[in-house]
Amino acid sequence: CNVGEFVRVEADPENPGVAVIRIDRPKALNALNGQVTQEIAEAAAAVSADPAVRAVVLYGGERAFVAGADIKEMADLTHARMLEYSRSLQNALTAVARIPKPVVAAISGYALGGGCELALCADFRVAGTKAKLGQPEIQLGVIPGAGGTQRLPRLVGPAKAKDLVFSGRHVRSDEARQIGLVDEVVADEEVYSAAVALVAKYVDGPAVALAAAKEAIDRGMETDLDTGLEIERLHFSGLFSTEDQEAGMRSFVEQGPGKATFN
Ligand code: CO8
Repeated sequence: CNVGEFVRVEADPENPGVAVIRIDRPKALNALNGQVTQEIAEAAAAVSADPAVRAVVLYGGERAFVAGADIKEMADLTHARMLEYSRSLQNALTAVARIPKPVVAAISGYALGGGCELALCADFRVAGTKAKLGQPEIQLGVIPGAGGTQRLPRLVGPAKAKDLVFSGRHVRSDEARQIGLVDEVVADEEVYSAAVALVAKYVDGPAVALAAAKEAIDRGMETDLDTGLEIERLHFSGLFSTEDQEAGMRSFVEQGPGKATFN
């Protein structure tokens, strides 16, 4: 499935079930203009809806993951126009965060501003040794506007998020690993393959349970414990109407642990 000029959904040839959302606007280091944003939303909808896709990699190529929202496009927007513009970027990134399957960001090169915010919408982040992450918006006289003030502190805590957002500094991948902003650091040329390997292990898992686990964790992080436990209980009970639950528990009873296979 080919989404548009700057964003494609590709199958990974060696890993059936893994789809790649490939952002490809190299002349602007993959900066998110209106069209790229729209195409990311379409790509997120496509991989979400396709049952053959069991896990997703976000990848921008070797030089840059995404260098941010398109500053040249934004520079002259009015307040009224920005209200709409920022809504469409937030909506596109939320569509990525809600993909009901394991998603990893493969970060080679720059993941700045809206690029870092896009990476925050994945479940996991793998970065190359030379990758640079950060929220440099303060240096443009603004603040992160695509989730950075919300998703970043949820991941790394408020003090580290303020350090990054107040300073706008670029963070190297080893520091990003230390603060929990990335999960794995590998040689730059191995970023893509390491990211694929990280999610490929889930493609044979029970898809409905994986989606339920993701939603319960993500929604639960946004609410109080009681509500979160209720979200968990409803998802848990709901899984008792799935073939995977039946197959998983029958397999345990008949053959012991770890032998179940899922559709
Ligand atoms: N927007 C537009 N164009 C960009 C961007 C960007 N964010 N980043 C790079 N480019 C362009 C450059 O202008 C240049 O174009 P040209 O060749 O036509 O001059 C081309 O990409 C290559 O970039 P450089 O020559 O600058 O490459 P360097 O290797 O010298 O530097 C950097 C790479 C360090 C990444 C540098 O390009 C840079 O600092 N880029 C901007 C990073 C940044 O500030 N990002 C944050 C943007 S603001 C943001 O993301 C807000 C998000 C929330 C918005 C919510 C409402 C929409």
